[in-house]
Amino acid sequence: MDYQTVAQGACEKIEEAVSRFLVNGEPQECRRYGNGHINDTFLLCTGEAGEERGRYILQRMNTDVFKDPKGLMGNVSGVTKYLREQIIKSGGNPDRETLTLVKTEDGLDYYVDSIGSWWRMYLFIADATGYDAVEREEDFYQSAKAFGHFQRLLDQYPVEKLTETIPDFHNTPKRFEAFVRAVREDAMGRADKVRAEIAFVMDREKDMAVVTDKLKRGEIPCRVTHNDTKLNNILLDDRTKEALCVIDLDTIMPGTAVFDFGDSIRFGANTAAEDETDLSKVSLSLSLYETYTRGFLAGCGGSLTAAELEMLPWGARLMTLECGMRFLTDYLEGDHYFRIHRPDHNLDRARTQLALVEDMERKWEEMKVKYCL
Ligand code: ADP
Ligand code: GN1
Ligand code: MG
Repeated sequence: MDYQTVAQGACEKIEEAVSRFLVNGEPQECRRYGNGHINDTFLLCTGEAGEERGRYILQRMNTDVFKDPKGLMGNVSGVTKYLREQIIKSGGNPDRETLTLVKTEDGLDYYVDSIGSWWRMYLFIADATGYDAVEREEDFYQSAKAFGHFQRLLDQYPVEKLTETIPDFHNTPKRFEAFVRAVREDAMGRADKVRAEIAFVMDREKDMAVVTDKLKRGEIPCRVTHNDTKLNNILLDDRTKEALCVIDLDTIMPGTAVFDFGDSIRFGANTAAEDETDLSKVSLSLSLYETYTRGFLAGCGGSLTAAELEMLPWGARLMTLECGMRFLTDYLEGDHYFRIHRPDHNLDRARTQLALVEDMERKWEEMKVKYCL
């Protein structure tokens, strides 16, 4: 079998891992796949050429980020089973419309290899695409509808069954505290290079708790949310062009729909890529913002409260600020959290997010009044 491009140390036990999952046919080829920042993702193909080939997604889970991988897999298994039942009830195709875990020979949903790395496998969802940028406005609408619908589907899911896979994941004030600590410690001696970016974040301290305070006071409801709703975490059907499957379920936790909305805007309504180095290309597309809002509200089917609707623009602004702060924190701490592909990659990412916040502030009245209230 050809383990192309997987010789990197971190994945040295990939062959051992592959052999433990119950796949159809002989493994033939395994290569890196997708553009996620967290897990190591591979596409595994089985079966001889000419035979019906099997395709699977194999992931080495990032246990630096997810400290309780067993709890996490309990979430993924519980949520996918639940979604599967709902999809079957509504006459859909559960193998394409939600993730399907492949069992190991021990009947488990994960395999821990001989050096302690955690692996899992999903059926590969074929003839579908996860986009890294909006190519057609209609695609963005479809993704919005699906993310909205997703959280409605999970409306009745028993919250007590969920492990908090990353405590305080979208606790923006806590993210700010971590950022301030990283600046103070300046472990890599990089702070001097980014004084302007640091000042930009510090100047916005008063904004950090706008949404979390409402959540704490019960003014907006705590729901089962996805928490990582960027465009490449949803697959669109290549044939029908409709959103097919919400993926990357690692961060399903109690949270707020306001942030699920906001994180999609942060990524998809930016006119530039998340790691664009020419900041003049970064801006909020009000047209994409409006399109997403329409889709999300349609998908939520009237389930959002007036207080949540009112907070949607803040969701976009704070998810962008929080993400910028997280990239900058990681840059200051030596790039240990997000996977980088070049030096200063996290700094480039942080800069686009902060530039986007600035543009949102410029367009604030339009974001607030025109589309959401
Ligand atoms: P990360 O947490 O690192 O972002 P993801 O779970 O989002 O990892 O997976 C990375 C990429 O792999 C996705 O953006 C998507 O392109 C692809 N992918 C993941 N699961 C599947 C699947 N079951 N079928 C097809 N593609 C998938
Ligand atoms: C990470 O896993 P991925 O690439 O879909 C991160 C998100 C960030 C995003 C920025 C578990 O998402 O929180 O918003 O990068 N996921 C985790 O692109 O931290
Ligand atoms: Mg992802």
